[in-house]
Amino acid sequence: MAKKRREIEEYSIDPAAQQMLIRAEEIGIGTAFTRADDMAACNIGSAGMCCKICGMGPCRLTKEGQTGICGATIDTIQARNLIRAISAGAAAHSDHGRDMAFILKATANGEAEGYAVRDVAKLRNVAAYYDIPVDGRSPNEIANDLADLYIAQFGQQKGEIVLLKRAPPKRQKVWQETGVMPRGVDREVVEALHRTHIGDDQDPEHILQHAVRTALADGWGGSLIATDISDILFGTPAPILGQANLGVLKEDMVNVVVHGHEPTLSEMIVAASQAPDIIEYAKKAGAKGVNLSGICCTANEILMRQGIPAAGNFLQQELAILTGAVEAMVVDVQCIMQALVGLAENFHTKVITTSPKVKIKGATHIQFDEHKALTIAKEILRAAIDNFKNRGETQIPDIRENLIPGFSHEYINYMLGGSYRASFRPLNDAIMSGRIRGVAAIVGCNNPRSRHDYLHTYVTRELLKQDVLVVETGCGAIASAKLGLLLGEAGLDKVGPGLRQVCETVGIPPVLHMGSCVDNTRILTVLTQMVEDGGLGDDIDQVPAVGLAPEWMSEKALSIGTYCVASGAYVIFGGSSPVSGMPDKVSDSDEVAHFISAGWEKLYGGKLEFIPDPDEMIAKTLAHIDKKRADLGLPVYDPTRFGQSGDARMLELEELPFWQRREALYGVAAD
Ligand code: NFS
Repeated sequence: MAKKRREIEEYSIDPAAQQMLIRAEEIGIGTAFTRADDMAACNIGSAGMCCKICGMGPCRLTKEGQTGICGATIDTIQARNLIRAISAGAAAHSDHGRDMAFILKATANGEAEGYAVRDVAKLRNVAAYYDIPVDGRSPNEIANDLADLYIAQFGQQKGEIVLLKRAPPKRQKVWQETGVMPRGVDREVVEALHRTHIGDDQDPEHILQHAVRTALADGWGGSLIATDISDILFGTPAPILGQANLGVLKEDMVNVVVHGHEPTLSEMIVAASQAPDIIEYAKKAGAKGVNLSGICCTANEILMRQGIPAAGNFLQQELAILTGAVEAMVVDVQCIMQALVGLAENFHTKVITTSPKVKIKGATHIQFDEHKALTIAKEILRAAIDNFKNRGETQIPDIRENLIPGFSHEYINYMLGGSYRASFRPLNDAIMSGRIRGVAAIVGCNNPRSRHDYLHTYVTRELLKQDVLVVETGCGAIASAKLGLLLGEAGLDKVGPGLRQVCETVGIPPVLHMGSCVDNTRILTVLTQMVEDGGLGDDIDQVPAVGLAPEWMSEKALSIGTYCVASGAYVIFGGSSPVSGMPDKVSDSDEVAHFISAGWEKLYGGKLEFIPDPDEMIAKTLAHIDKKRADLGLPVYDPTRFGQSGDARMLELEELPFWQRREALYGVAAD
């Protein structure tokens, strides 16, 4: 019997996505959306109740008190499944960081064609954290030392990962006392696999302690390395005008969509697409040039640094090919659906894999090599241009939205404090006065089991109305971009009055796009600086802030959620819980679900919860923010206190001498 299919509007709230889903239906092509309808999620596996780590099973534990053949309890099995997922996520992010470190090393030694240290200031700042001498040395000399230090963090066997010292001192103490300081990235991932082999670690809390250590090796290790080096090599992001959605594809140009995660190849493709010989080659093929766009986190990387448009987020990778206008989809690592190759056979699109780690059967493989990156990027573009003549009927949705991405930690610091006195003071002051109620980081994937982009944007909009400043990364940021929430003026009529005043004064959108998923580390370093700047406690767990991943699906998201919890944050995931029993509700007997919430809160001040209902997510976010405000002794949030019109208030403020404006605005005298 055919399974029930959802209506197109139930698949996605994005009109461009809807158009392509209608096209898919007309042509008779399946997508992740229809496949999700056709195959219900396994409710035993999705709740972590299936153990398949040895050949005696798989054991499915569905009855009270049941154990696996070896005697493993449901709690042990759920903890083992969770740590394995967290480790895979940590491995993916961190291996990305490792590749970046090797490229930095090759660049420093003049062995990486086309690469250079573009942000010397960031290189010097990062080097200074580790006492690498900077004075009187060339950028390449400093970069060489930093690359060696960072490469060593992966294979380090003892001691502590050096990047941990960038966390607040009190937080480092929490990690030392709870025994979760990661020693080396690879060691923690390998140990997670060892501990979960048949017959090893069988105490759920002990297993999950190591899950925390492994996730910390990602957030304050591999991912932070990836962000640091991407900035050093390609420039620290600053606001730039960009566009998002499938309407960025162009009828009269060769469309190349770069999809995946690492900026190394995509940055080179950006450079190659602007080379005169490539433009000439495209013109000879009858196109006006090469039009680049991105999907997933590769999109975020080149969007926030180069202003290259984003064609969409995770669930739009198939939809881009469905336009019939994509000559090549160039992929590297992570979040790439195998379905792309079969789908592309219905069109002329070439799917080109480039990573030595990722091949897809049926795709064209042109392997990336940092020693001749520009040459390879041009080879890829020529293959795409050669394919232009094979294009058939196209349908590009005429839907795109402007956005301003590029809010790196460094830029926010500069933006709030000015070039003479970079600081987070105004943000802290605005939170302390209650003009901004708190901060929410809304991050993570799309999931075809929930309505594409709906949860991200619903939660974002509702929190903005409540004067919560929102920062976003990953596919969540692209969802907000498509809806126009990442624009300064455009979004402000939809936000609370206090937040609006701050955004108008500083000149920022109410939702700050902070980058790709590895750049969630920017959120960690921002929180650390908010703590350092004073007034919001002395550790991250005291800041009125919450992290949310409403549409999560990847193991990387679980690693991110866990390192944020270990850093002191309350983290809420939407969708189904991988650790609670059936039906999808936490019951008293769900030991693991309780431990990662109440248990972790006791240990780290942060907690991880899975809450499918968006209104409950919002209510819990606000309750947490208000509780943290109360714990800090801050005034109770009062939405009526700051008037309704930011513009009128700004006019009043302009009447005041400038040294009185700050006190009038933030309720805190100038220091
Ligand atoms: Ni993040 Fe980026 Fe998107 Fe999810 Fe995948 S692209 S690393 S995992 S799906 S947000």
